[in-house]
This record gives sequence, structure tokens and C-alpha cells, in this order.
Amino acid sequence: MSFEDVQIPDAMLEVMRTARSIVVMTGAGVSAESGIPTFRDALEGLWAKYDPEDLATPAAFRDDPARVTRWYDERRLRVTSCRPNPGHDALARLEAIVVERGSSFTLLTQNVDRLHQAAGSRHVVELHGSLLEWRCTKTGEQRTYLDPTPFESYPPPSEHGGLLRPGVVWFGESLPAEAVRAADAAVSACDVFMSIGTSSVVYPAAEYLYQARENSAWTIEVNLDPTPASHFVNWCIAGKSGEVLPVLVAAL
Ligand code: BJW
Repeated sequence: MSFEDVQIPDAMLEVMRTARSIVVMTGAGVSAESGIPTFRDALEGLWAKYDPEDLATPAAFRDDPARVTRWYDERRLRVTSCRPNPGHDALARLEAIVVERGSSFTLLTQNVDRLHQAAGSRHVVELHGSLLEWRCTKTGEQRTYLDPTPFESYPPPSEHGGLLRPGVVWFGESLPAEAVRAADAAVSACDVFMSIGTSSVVYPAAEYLYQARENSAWTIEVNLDPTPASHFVNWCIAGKSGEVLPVLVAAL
């Protein structure tokens, strides 16, 4: 698909032009065009070689902290060298347009790469934390690591006698309370909910689209492939977010 092939329904544009509150939920697909692998791509995905249970759980960290922290540090280093793509840029422009006209905009992201913020998005809620934040297992003290050099050893020791772990949310862990509060408030008040580049299989993030629909919001999906949410939304646009979103935002 190319830019010329992207078709945005007029009725959908009209709904977006008049919305008083827009919530966008993003997933790994939005960063794929920046060179960051998604999770569930069978061949190239982040979990292609491993079972997620071996990497993205507190038990995995407990059992093999060296393997888990090395994997996360490799991903952190990759992220520090990646740039936002046209999909991230379009979402930052969408926020500016919506806010300029006096409506509200919230970007809920499951991504841990901070590329939305790098593109200029302002009202971003990180549901699954960030790869760039690491915290001490003993004190909970958290620090940002933007330096593109690897930790000296794995697992990295903290200054306080504990270990450093990535500030992401693993399976079985609760999402950050403040992020959940912000997401609940935004979803309950929105009249348009867009789900972009997520497989919509990880909860509670996947639940927000259904909640929005229950509250009579219009729902939109942008994804390369069908998801469990595709048949449920009002409009489903198949394609890469880096190609669809610039066309969509330009048409508003
Ligand atoms: C493109 C594209 C392009 C490609 N353009 N599109 C209810 C029911 C069942 C289970 C549960 C439930 N509630 C809770 C659970 C358990 C669990 C869960 O959801 N399990 C399911 C897998 C079944 N959830 C949790 O444990 C959550 N915690 C929780 O609920 O706490 C309360 C609790 C505690 C204890 C017991 C019970 C409840 C925490 C979930 C944390 C998820 N963490 C991860 C890892 C983060 C760290 C890391 O980065 O390693 O977050 S998992 C992983 O999946 C990551 C992602 O944020 C998340 C979502 O993935 P995403 O972003 O959708 O990526 P993909 O790869 O799946 O999809 C990419 C999509 O993009 C695809 O659709 C492509 O087609 C598309 N695409 N290129 C557009 N260019």
C-alpha cells in the first residue's frame, strides 16, 4: 500500500472533526516503521526466540536476572538510536489540531520506547512503563538511562545493594496506578477512541476500546492485520500507521 491508496471514510473524518474528546491507544505496530520489532511477529518479533514467560514476568527475572536484564538493555540501546516515524509525527500533529480547537486529547500507549514524546506528543500516558527507566529492587528508586552504552554487567547492581530492573510492566504486575486513573478518566469521557498498531490481546489495555464503545464513543482501528477488535469497531483501516496516519491527519 502507498499513500495514494489510503482511503479514509468521509463519515469518520466528520466524527473526528467534531469530537470533543479523542483518546488514542497505541501499540508496538506504531514503532515498527522506526525499526523496533513488535512482540508477536512470528519470525522477527521480540519474542520469536523465547517464550514471553521466560522474559517478561517477575518469575523470569527472579530465575535468571542476567538474561532478562541483558535482553532489556539490548532493547534500551536500540531504542536510544531510533527516531519517531511519520505515524508518531502525525499523532503529535493530531493532538495539536484537537487541542487548538479546544477539545481534549489523550494518547494511551503500551509502548515503552518514548518515541511519542520524542515526536512532540504531550499528553501521553505510559500504561506499560518505559525501557529507559530502571529501578532498584531494594528501594524502588527510579532513574532514567539515556546513555547509549550498555550496563557494565548483568544484572546491573544498584547503588543501594539491590539490582536494577527495567521500569516496564511485566505479566502479572499491576499497571502504574496514576496511568490507570488517567486512562479510566479519559476513556470514560471520550467520544472517539482510536486503536492503532496493537494486537489488542493484552489486558487491561485491550479492554479500553470496549469500554469506550459501551460509553457510545465512535471507535476506529488502524492496523496492518486484523485483530480481535477489528469486527467490533466502527471503522477499520488496514495499513501501516506511518502511511495511514499522515493521510488521515492531512484530511482533517
Ligand atoms: C502494525 C504495523 C504498522 C505491525 N502499522 N500496525 C483479562 C483476560 C485475560 C488475561 C488477563 C486479563 N487481565 C489481565 C490478564 C493477564 C495479562 C494478559 O493480558 N494476558 C493476555 C496475554 C492473555 N495482563 C497482565 O498481566 C497485565 N497486568 C494486570 O492485568 O495486572 C492486574 C493483575 C495482576 C495479577 C493477576 C491478574 C491481574 C500486565 C500486562 C503487561 C504487558 N506487558 C508487555 C511487556 C512490557 C515489557 C516489555 O516491553 O517487554 O507489554 S507484554 C507486550 O504486549 C508489551 C506490549 O505493550 C503488549 C501489547 O503488545 P502490542 O503493542 O499490541 O504489540 P503486538 O506485537 O502484540 O502487536 C503489534 C500489532 O501491530 C499487530 O497487530 C500488527 O499487525 C501491528 N502492526 N506493524 C500498523 N507498521
